Amino acid sequence: NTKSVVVLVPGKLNQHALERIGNEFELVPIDSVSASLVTSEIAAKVRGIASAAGADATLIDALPNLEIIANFGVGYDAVDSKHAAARGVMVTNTPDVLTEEVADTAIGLLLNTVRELGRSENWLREGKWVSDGNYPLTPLTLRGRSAGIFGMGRIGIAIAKRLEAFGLSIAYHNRRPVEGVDYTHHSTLKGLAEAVDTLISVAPGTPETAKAVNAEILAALGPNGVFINIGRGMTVDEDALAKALTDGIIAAAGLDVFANEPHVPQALLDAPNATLLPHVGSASVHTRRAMADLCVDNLVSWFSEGRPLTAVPETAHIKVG
Ligand code: 8YV
Repeated sequence: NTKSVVVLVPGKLNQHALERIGNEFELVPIDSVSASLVTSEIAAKVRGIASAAGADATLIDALPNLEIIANFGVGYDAVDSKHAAARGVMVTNTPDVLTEEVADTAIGLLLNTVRELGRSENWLREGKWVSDGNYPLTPLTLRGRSAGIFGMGRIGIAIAKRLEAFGLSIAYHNRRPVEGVDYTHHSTLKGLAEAVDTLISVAPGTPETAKAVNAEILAALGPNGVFINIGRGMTVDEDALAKALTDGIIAAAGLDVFANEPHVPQALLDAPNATLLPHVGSASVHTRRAMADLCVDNLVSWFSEGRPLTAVPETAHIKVG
């Protein structure tokens, strides 16, 4: 029986996840990821965290009996997993269940970026089809493009499969070639950017990937270049990207993620060749429900079976107790 286990939920969380946590455990919500919101009475009781907003070292240290942090999302950059590992705290994420949805969104974002679907719909809605005639032909197309994937993991592979069906050639950059992946591997991001005209970042947010897509990479992508980001905003130097869009260093960008969400730099909002989405990669009722279930199932499995379902690599070795 897990009913007496206290699970802390800092910040907003998917409704289905909240309902299930409320049914399976004792749910303690706090407004945000802030150790200052944790009273000493709560601090002593908490054994689990479920969070879509992360968990920093201060919060982890405020909870002496914490055993597990169940991250809502596959990307867990907002959880201090190194600190959790050092404290013997398990961290789980929600891989696989969102892979196809995020890949679908990436394709939609790419198509929208090159074929200006949102802008052409505005043209119709504003009555310009009647007053001005046909929407101008788009200077960009997907035809003849060669795609480069930065971060060939589960989602990268699902995007590559779709792009193959669209007739594009595929290459990728990871630190090391991925076993079982036959696409051309480039050992540097610059080498990949030089070889392709369409760069799609699916890279996780880590110290190694921080601002990896910088002025040099965008220059290598070139004037016909399209940059798509469905991974994490922190992997991009947003100032350099805005400049590259404005100066014609690259042709266009489609972004679902930003360095300081929900704030989007004015220079990107001002760039007419940027297609901007409010981090909706996995955001369907269907997929968010599956993520909620996996997030909560990790807690249930930990507290009833003594093992998680989807531990992150940094904490995969940690045992219960
Ligand atoms: C979520 C995501 O929006 O899974 C991820 O890594 O970026 C998204 O699916 C987010 O993590 C939930 O807050």
